[in-house]
Amino acid sequence: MESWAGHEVPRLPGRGEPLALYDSARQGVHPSEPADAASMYVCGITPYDATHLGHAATMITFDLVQRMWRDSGRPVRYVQNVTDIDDPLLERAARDGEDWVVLAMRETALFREDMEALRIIPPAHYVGAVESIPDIADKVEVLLKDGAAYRLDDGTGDVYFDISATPRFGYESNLTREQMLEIFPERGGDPDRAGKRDPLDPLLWRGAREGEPSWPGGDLGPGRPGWHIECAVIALNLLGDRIDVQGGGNDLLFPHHEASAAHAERLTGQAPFAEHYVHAGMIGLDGEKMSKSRGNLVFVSRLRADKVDPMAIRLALISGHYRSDRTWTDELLTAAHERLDRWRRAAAAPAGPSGAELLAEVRARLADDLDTPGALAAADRWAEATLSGATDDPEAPALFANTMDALLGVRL
Ligand code: 5CA
Ligand code: ZN
Repeated sequence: MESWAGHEVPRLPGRGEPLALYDSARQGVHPSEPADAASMYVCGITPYDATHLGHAATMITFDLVQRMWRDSGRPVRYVQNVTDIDDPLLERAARDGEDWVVLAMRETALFREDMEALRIIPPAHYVGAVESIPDIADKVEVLLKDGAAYRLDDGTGDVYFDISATPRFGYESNLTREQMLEIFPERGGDPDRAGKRDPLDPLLWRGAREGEPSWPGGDLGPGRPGWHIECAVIALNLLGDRIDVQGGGNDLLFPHHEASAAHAERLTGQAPFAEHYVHAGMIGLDGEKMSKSRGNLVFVSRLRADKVDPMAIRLALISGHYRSDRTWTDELLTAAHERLDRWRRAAAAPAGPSGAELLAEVRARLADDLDTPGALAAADRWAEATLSGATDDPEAPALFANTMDALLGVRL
């Protein structure tokens, strides 16, 4: 599937510090120091509605990871998926009397436009579930032959993963079984399905149903893939057996990333699948998580149509720490516009306080688990001193602008 267009990222003097990130599995901040190229897989959209600010915040978070790795001299291999076949997509298309393929194509195209406007560096591979179906079916067959999966004997052709096939199930989310059982049905799981060995076993392959799209699955029979195996297979195929970062919003902590890791680890015999499982907080509106099912959405495309500067959207979203669940407000956007205006005036000044010190401070803040509030505070202090007439360094305004562009993705 086509990705979106990238842009020039300015090169900064010297080298950035190694990045440390919070890993949900180890429940702590640990250095991410890939030996060679860094690899990252981020869970992308299910394209049944337009990109909202929650999606944008998550994509910006992983864009910052990529920027920090690049700044510390590491090439980055970045893959993102599009869940372009799944129940929510089919349900929305049916509700609106629309062809599900047309719906998915339209919303994916809009997402690409939004990503470009927000200056998100594109993934090298932007991959749909549909185009990956032959690979996914192959891997489900491997799991079946290996005894890690089983077919229900109710004639549906549905295949499930046996979570007892991986001794580590639960290590990624650190949830108790009771917690898992509570969350599982809220996030697409079917604990009460008759014939499953364990209520938490996730679906790998859904046999063809009347009125639903299906694809040939070889020995599996016609059907379509489950959700978690989609991400496991796309990541394994394009990034190898072990990746540096598995990313997404914290709504994917369980079961999605737990199950994806379990599938990948059983397929490769290697654990952990990801060095870091990184989860961005949920963006909410009026005290509730922004989600398609709740309908409390602010769309990036709506703001763009209202001529809101995408750089202000970016600044508003990173004014809070990526891991905290936070609320979107109009005041947040107003403050971001004011900050952008101050920074732009400061970047146009003839001189300012030391640019090298500013760069070092921003690098240090971001290297510490993407402390964007700290980085923004450092930039604010520099801009304020500049606007108050500091004249130490004539190179500083240009370096300030390049720093904000390269590390925060905010073009002044
Ligand atoms: N296609 C799957 C992932 S494989 C999916 O979760 N799609 S999604 O459209 O629901 O979300 C796309 C990405 O945005 C995921 O990483 C998800 O965790 C994240 N996300 C969804 N809602 C929010 C929100 N309110 N705030 C922050 N991130 C969110
Ligand atoms: Zn995913």
